Amino acid sequence: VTSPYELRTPDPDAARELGRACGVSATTAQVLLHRGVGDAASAQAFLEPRLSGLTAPDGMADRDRAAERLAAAIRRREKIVVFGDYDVDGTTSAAILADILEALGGDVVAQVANRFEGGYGFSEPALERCRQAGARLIVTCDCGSSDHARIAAAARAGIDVVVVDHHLVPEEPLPAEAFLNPHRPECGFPYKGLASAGLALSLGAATRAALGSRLDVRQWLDLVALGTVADVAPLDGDNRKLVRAGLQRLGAPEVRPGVAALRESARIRAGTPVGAMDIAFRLAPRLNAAGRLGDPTITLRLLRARTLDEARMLAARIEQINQERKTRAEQVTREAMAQVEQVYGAEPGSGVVVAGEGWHRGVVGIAAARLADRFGVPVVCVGIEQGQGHGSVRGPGGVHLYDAVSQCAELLERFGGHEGAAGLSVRPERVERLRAAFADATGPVSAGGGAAPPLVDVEVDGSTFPVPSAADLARLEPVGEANAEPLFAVPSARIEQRQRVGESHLKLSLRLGRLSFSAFGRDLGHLIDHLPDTITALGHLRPDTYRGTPTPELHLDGGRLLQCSSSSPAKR
Ligand SMILES: [Mn+2]
Repeated sequence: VTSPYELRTPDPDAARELGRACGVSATTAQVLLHRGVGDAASAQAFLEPRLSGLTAPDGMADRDRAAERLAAAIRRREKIVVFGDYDVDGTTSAAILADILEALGGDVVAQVANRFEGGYGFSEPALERCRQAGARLIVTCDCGSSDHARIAAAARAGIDVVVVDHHLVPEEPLPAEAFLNPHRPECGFPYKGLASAGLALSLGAATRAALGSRLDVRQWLDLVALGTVADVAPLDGDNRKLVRAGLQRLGAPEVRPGVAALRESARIRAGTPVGAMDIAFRLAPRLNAAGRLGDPTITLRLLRARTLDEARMLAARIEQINQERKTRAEQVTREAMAQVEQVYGAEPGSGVVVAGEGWHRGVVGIAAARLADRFGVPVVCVGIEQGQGHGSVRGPGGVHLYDAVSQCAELLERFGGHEGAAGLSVRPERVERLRAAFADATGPVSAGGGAAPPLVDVEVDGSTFPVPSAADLARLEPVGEANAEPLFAVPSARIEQRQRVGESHLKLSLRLGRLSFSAFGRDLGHLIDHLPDTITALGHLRPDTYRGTPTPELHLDGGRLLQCSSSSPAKR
């Protein structure tokens, strides 16, 4: 019998010793060893990241210049418009700077980009809105790095622009008053992973210092965590320190009204731990929903709400929009899947392009990601509205999507993106030619079946490698980009109880020796009667806070993470 997974070579003696030195289980220590964190001192530093260890900001190009300009605007009572992009990093960075500048006495208006009026970034309509708000100074958050024309136009109109962004920098110099971006070649700040939310906090702190204020800017770390995790920024270095501190604030009993209302919507109890995966799967999709379907101003207002009543009202609106987002995403996904099978068959051999009239452009990215998951090939999903196609490109990994799309450039009106995701505009009559070009650019890829077996960090056996405690799991946080959530295998776990939960989910009570713990399978409810009594379960351990005290629960992420043990026949 071939193993359904590959196991990284364990070192039980070293794991036990490191675990004892750091006060964590051998299982957690084994995960650290796999990450190359081998000695007790570096393990402690990893497990307990501290804000005091943040990189000194001195080398950051234009940070002082930007802070001086903001401080001057506050002293002179100039109208400041803080303008953010419409995604979570954009709205949180705008909320952070708007809040801080206001707390420092500034005359501030906060605005965000709109997908349907000007699109992402600092567009022409966006500049016009800032002018109408009476801006003397504009601070662009999470956008601006490539908006030379609008920034020059603002300057001609006597409006200074400070840019706070982390997107790649074109070579042409930006006509901004100050330009904060760690990717500027002349930026001497050594850590390059900050998202705009982290940059916004840093600029807020510099402005506070320039004004000699004692304002404690740590109170905005919760928003830094939301923006950084939602933006899939690397969770290493300074981001690890910022996000860990931010997660603690997101989970605290006392939080800002917007976070309290958002937690209620996501059914996260006050005072229970919040992890990076909670942001990625429960909080960020809600914060993104309004921007996807309509007006992200609702999200900005939620983040800045002053009272719980106001925040709950906004969160309820977001909940409605999020439901609609789900419904539309499901509909587009269903139609797109049928189209793949019709055009390419059940196992496409290279990248696929699907397009549909009326597919909402706010959800084509979600559908593309699901299709890439399902078929194991890169996917372009195009929504056609008013004779124009807007598409999102997602893949299973292994194909550089921006490069692939670049090879189709002559068929496209616009495109952009990076290795892991891209977007494009295409005329509907060119979709057929795009199919051929995208297949050439991506293929052949072995669909689905070619995927490598999952690489398991630790086989949990209940003795040498016990189930790590919820406290251990919290010390690995934040997990995600650049700090992968460890994958565990539990061989020969006995199913003691099985039940469906919600519409389609599966909940198992598993026993391993004397230990019992629960497992949760999203959308795996259909397996309930098809599992033998003893299974090998694969998944990620996350704290389950349903009963108050957090206990580790195994999350069976998708079908391949739950394997029936073929050597253990079903017996009842
Ligand atoms: Mn960003």
